[in-house]
Amino acid sequence: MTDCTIKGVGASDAIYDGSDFKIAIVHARWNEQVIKALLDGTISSLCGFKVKRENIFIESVPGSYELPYITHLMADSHKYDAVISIGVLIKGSTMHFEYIADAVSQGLMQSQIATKTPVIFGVLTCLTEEQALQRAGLTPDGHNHGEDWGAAAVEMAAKRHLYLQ
Ligand code: RBF
Repeated sequence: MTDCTIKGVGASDAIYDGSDFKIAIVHARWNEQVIKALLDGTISSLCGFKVKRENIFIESVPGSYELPYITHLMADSHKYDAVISIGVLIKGSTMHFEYIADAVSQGLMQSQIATKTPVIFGVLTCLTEEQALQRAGLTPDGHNHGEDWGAAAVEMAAKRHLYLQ
């Protein structure tokens, strides 16, 4: 059974050119198989928008809870046109999932507002392992959300340049 077809990002308002952009990716290492697929999808999407491979800077952290700290340092360095933060949270039997998901989503939003560097929310918050595999394009009916994150990073980087004084 596929997800409802009305979901997902709509068509872009323009074709964005990432050939002058530097993009940072920070990824967690928990749920490694899914992370790897999302990372691959993100990188190939960035390259599809002409971001040069040498202008994609990748850092890893142990788990999603560590994402906001390194993301913030990278965003605050102003060396990058956007930072993509990737993690995979899968709900377990305790409250960890809720606390981490809440802290990370708030931390990443605060970081992009404070630094004026776009931060892309590449964090899956899945109720089951199956959902995580689907959202990384690892099932026959799946879709790799990394592709959307790469596109979002290039669009937001372009809009940052357009509006930032
Ligand atoms: N990190 C993730 O990125 N995804 C997870 O699904 C995840 N689940 C966790 C579940 C428990 C019970 C604990 C203790 C940690 C989990 N973490 C997970 C790691 C967390 O993000 C962080 O790396 C550690 O808590 C160290 O700060």
